Parts: sequence; C-alpha cells; structure tokens
Amino acid sequence: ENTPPVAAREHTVESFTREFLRELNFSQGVDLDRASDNDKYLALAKTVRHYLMTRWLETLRNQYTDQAKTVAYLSAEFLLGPQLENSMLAANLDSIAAESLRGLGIDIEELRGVEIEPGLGNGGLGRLAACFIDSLATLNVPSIGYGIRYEYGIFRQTFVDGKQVEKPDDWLRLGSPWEIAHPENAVEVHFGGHTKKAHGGAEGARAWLPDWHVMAVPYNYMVPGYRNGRVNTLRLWSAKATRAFDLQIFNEGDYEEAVRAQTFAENISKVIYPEDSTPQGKELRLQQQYFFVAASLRDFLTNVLPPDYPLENLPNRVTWQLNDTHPVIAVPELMRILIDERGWDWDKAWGITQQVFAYTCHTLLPEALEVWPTDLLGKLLPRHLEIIYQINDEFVDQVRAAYPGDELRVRRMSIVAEHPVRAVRMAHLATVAGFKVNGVAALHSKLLAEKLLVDFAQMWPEKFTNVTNGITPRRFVRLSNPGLSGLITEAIGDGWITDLDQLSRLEPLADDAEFRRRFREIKSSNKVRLAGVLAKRGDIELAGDGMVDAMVKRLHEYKRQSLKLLHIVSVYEGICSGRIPLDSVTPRTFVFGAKAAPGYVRAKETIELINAVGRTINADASLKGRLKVAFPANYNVTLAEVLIPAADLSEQISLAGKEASGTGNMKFALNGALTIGTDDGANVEIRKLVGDENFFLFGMDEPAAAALQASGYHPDEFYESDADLKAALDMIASGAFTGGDQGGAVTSIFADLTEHDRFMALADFRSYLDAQAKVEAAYADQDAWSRSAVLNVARSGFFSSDRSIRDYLDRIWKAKPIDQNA
Ligand code: DL6
Repeated sequence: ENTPPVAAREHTVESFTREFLRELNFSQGVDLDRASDNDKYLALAKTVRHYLMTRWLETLRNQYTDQAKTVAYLSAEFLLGPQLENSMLAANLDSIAAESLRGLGIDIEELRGVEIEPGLGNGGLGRLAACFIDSLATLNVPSIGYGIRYEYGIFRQTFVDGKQVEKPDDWLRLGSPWEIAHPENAVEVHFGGHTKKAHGGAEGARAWLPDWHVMAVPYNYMVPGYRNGRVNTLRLWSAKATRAFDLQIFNEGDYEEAVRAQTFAENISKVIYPEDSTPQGKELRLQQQYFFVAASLRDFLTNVLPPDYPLENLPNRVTWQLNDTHPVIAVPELMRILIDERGWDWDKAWGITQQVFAYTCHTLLPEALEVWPTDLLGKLLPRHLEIIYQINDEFVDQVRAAYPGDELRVRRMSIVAEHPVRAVRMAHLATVAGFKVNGVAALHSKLLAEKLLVDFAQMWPEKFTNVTNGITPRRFVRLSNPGLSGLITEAIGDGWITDLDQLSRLEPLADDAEFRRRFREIKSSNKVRLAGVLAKRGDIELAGDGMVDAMVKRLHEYKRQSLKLLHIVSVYEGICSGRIPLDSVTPRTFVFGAKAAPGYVRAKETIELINAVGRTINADASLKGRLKVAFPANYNVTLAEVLIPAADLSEQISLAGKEASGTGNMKFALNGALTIGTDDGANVEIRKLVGDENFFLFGMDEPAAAALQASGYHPDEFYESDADLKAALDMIASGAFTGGDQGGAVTSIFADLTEHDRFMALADFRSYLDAQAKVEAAYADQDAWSRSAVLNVARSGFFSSDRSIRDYLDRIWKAKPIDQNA
C-alpha cells in the first residue's frame, strides 16, 4: 500500500517487540510465559498507543498554535467498535505487529478476540458519529469529539426461552487501554437551585445559585487519521462526586447513607439510555445531556482556546455540531456563559450563539423529537429555562412579524409547547439557534423541510440543507473484509481507502469472468468465517453455503422486522402446505441482529416470535437444511464486521418516509450485497447509483404511503384479500411456532398487524413477496448475481463518510483541513 508509512519508517519489528515486552513486564507486571491473553492484549494495545502518542501530541500542539477553525462534534453516543485493529491499521503497524507477535509465538487473532468493544451507542446515530470522527481525522480536519463515557454501554442482549433478557455491558472490567483519564482537568457541572438578580453585570444577567454539582472527569481517546500523522481527540466525560462520602455518617455506621451522594452523582454517566426513538422523559437523561454539554463547552472555552480569547471571534474558531437534539441544551448554556459570566448583553450573545451551532436531525418520527417538560427543566436547570423563554419570546415575535395574524403557525412553531404539558421542543430550539439544519439523506432532508419542520423551512429556506450519511471504508471494508480489500487493491491500487470514488474503476471488471469468480470465492470464504463465529456464539448453523439474507438494525416497528418475519413464515407455510415445492426454494439463511429497547414491549414480542419461528424452522428435518434462521444475540460492531462481508442480500424494508437514512444499507452495498428495499432513506440514493437492475425495489413510496394513511388504512382488508398473507398470519396465530400457545406475543402481534399495523407491513406484503421471487430468480444465476454485486461495490463510493465530511465542510462548517506533514 503506497501511502507513506509514518510509523513503519520509524519502527521495526525488533523495536516493536522490545516495546511490547516492556509493556508486558512493566505495565502488566508479568513475564511472557505467564501472561494471559488479556495481559498480552493490553500490552499490545498500549504498545500501539505509544506509537500514536507522538503524533497525538504533535496534533494537539499544532491545534493550539494554529488556532484554526475546529469542528466540535457533540454527541451523546459514539459507537466506537473494537479499537485495536483500527489503530494498528491507521498507524501502519498491522504487519509489523503481526510479525513481531508471530516471532513471540503469539496468535494476534486470539488477542483480537479478547477485546471488548466500547458500546457507547444504540445504533446508527452513534455509529455515524464514530465514522465521522474517523473521517475528520483522515481528512486532516481540526476537530474534537465530545461525549459521555458510560460505565455500562448498550446492554448485552441474551435470549432466555427466545425472550430478550438484558445484561449489563461491563466493558471496562478487563481494563481500558485506549483511554487516558485526566482527573486534574475535571470540570464542575451544576444543577438545581434557583436564580436571582445579579449584582452588577450586564442588563438581564442573573445569578444562578445551584444546589448540587458533580465533577466531569475527561477521558481522552486518540482518533488517528489513516496513515496521515494526524491524531485527533475524542473526549468522553465521566461523572465523579465532589465528596466521595460522608466520613461522619460512615463512622456512625450508616454506610449506605454515607455513599448516597456519591452514587447519586456518579449515576449520571453510569448507563446509556437504550432508546433511540422515543424520549423516555427521564430526569437522568436530561442530567446526562447537560452534564456532557456543560463540561464540553467549558473545556473548549478554557482549554482549547487560549486565555483571553475574544469570544466575538468564536464563529471563526468553532462550529459546535449538535448530533440530534441530545446536546441542544448547549444553546442556553452558551447564552448563560456569555451573559451571566462574561457580562455580554443579550443581543450580542444571541448574535454569536446563532453562528456557532449547527443541528443534524436524525429522524422522521415526530414522537422521536425530544421535548422536556418545563417543570423538569426548571427544576434541574432554572437559569436555562429562563433563557429558553426569552429566546422563545423573541422568536415568536419574529414569526408574528413575518406572518401577521397567523396564530396557529405561531403555536406550531413555538419552542415552548403548551399541550399536553408545557414543554420545551428541543428540535425547535436547535432549529432557531442553529445556523444550519441538515437531514441525513436526500429524501430525509426533503421531508424534513416539507413535513417535520415545514414551518421553519418556509421561514428560513436557506438554513436547510442535506448531508447524506456515510461510513468509513477503513473499518467497514479494509478491516472487515480483507479478502475483498485485497482483490480491489490488486485491481486498482489502494487509493480507494481514502478516496472511495476510485471504486468506480472496478466497473469494467464486473464483466470479467475471472474477477467475478474470485469475488464469489471471497464471499464464500467470508461465509465460512461467519459460520465459525455463529457456531461459537450459540450453536447457530447456516444453510450450507446458501444465500445469506441479513436484516440487522435496532428492533423497531417502522423498520418492519415483522414484514421480514411474514415472508419467512409464508415460505415455510408454502412448503408445509405443498404450495411451494421444496426443491424450488433457494437455500438461504435469514440472519437477524436486533436489540429492542427494554421497555418497548412490541419490539420484544417481535424478537420472541422471530426466535420461535427460527426454532421451528431450524428443527424441521424435512427442510434438509435449506432454510435456516440465525438470530445471534447481542448484535454489535464486532459481529457486524463479520456478518456484512458475508451477506448476499441486504434487507432495508422500512415503510417509506420513516427511516431517516440508514447506514447498514451502505455497508452491505459496499461489501457486495444486493439490496431488497423500499424507496426510503438512503436506499433511494443507493438505488439511483447502483442501478435499478442491481437493486430489488418494492413497496409504496412515501407519497403513496402517506395517501393510503390519509385515506384510512385498513390492514384487515389486505389480510382478507391475500390468501398467502392470510395463511402466514393464520399459521402464526394457530400457535404453530409456539407449541400450540396462541396467547402472549402471538395474539398481540397478530392483533396489532391485522387491526392497526401502523407501519403498513400488510399493505407492502404482496409487493415484497414479488420482489423476493425476483431475488430467487436472480440468485439462481450466480454469475449474473456476482456481476450485480461487483457493480454494487463499484458504484457505492459515494457512501464514504469522507464524502459526508467534505459535504459538511463545504455546506456547513467552512473549516479547512490542515495537513500536519505539509
Ligand atoms: O443518521 C444516522 C441514523 C440514521 O441512519 C437512521 O436512519 C436513523 O434512524 C438514526 N436516528 C436515530 C435517532 N432517533 N431516532 N429515531 O437513531 O440515525
């Protein structure tokens, strides 16, 4: 690979081995022959970290001296995935490390297996943030990520009798070599209390007298660019009580009371909310949001900026990108700092505030937009609520001036809602304060401006823009699919790793029979790798080397795992009833990966039903292994990296107009899976790029879905009029998959689908089945299928997160990359 190997030029296998052994001896305190795999993993991780450290310090130094415009990415989630391999790849240490360890008789593969990934995110939104910081570093953009160091990441999913049972994800238990704590830089974050008129200060300034506080301790993570010498920072905050415990109470024997304050404060960064679509309205969640945002703003203003930096220049120095509404409380926090602490007047403070925040919206579900009851907000952050009221007063005046007499519009747009309870609409606050608002795929941005935030887009059309999501090709092709990476590099060189558009050069090779054969060979060996992992994970089998059909994403009704389930049941019912000859069925494994939010009953019932159907099908010897359902528990980044390269078919079947973008869809296409999908989210762009003939489109588009909804949707009419659909639903209702039990999940899902079916799975069923028939026919011609698969790879370069970041730079941030080596 032709990029100048920064680390490799400076380091050799011998020096790496020396360093590794030193870490083992002096950091882990063991000899090689007594070291556990965990010791070796930690020593290896720290060795790699050392190599990156010089570059990190250099980046920090330059950042301080250059004072260049910086992107501060504020996100409650960073779903990082395993760090070791990615760090070695970025530092160009992968071959050196492998050779060094081989020399010591250590299998590096085994050590990879030891790593516990930091699951500090729920799904797409958190993984996007992780891809973005990778791309920011690779593109040499001065940037810093800010988030929360949850002590327990997204829960570990287990299945007991097919039901989801959540276990804590204690990802820190074996040590965490990728972070550096700086307790000496802890920041105090305040909560509660009341406000009063300030003595002196600017007009309108108030004094906030909080009644409790907590320390935010920064943990720094290195974010290395791909072999470019830049190492950016991700700063995650951990909550620490200011007073560990009350010694007097302790001495009096009330141990629980003695540590109460500590537990209370430290709960703030204890767990991530396993919820990405409906706000839980939990006080702790608001505490988390303010906690990390207040610490991050303070950190940026006092540590990243030089002392006495004139904050009038802030817009030239930073954009604080608000990743969804979770960090939006940053807006009144900055106003508070400028007015109450720095003595600015309101207009000046608001003028600057409106130039430094930009907001990314990640949803189309109105119920997913966060609102905070003013009772709660006022109790926790009284000063911020006052500021929000004042922002709103001015804003509604502006609306009234622009649309005289249109009080309905004023009510719709107001930041403060009055019903059902008085509450702050965080998306409105973000839109009012942000200088840009973006959606995450072309269709999403269009619907955002035409529906979800239509009043705002009418008032400020220039504020609205689109940046289609992307994924990092380093992790999701180069690392996760070494076979395909090698084949691509052999064909077109390795420039694609940082310039994914170069994949288009593969296009002619789609017509090269030998290339297609090798592509198929790689897919097959990726399936063997997947089979090995699934066998270890829970005795799960694949249907030989048949089609791998994957649906992996959070469990949510709008994503329609139930539609996938209806398809599987329909095929099974067809075989059982003799309607479908077994020989005609393509051997296939339906792979699911999905966690349900613990409080989301319908999602958990769906998991239970998928597992029940899977158990029945997998145990049916008459199928001769032709159909399998694989539902490994605890789908995470580690598993994604094995599954995606092995997949033939990517299921992206949400109801059109509901999935903001999707990013799994991009990963699958880039790894040569064909998509069966609706015209939703980024599927629209994928289909346009890969071509209709290499994509299986089905279902209503967004206008059709909206029209059906408006005209009154009656799912029972579809149930009654489609014999196959009825047969599949009846089979479920009969208890065929649940040992005759017709209650519980079975009744509940049957009733919901036939009576309500909010996301219109039944309406799209026939079209989905027809598309699946096309899939079967296409898959029968393996050579033609692999041609389409190669074209999917060749035409998906657009979905690099490097491109997304360039779009953000161009459309929103206006920050400039700075090459450290120049
Ligand atoms: O933008 C990243 C990701 C999108 O790809 C998904 O389509 C979208 O559902 C997800 N959004 C969220 C936030 N809340 N909701 N719903 O996770 O963002």
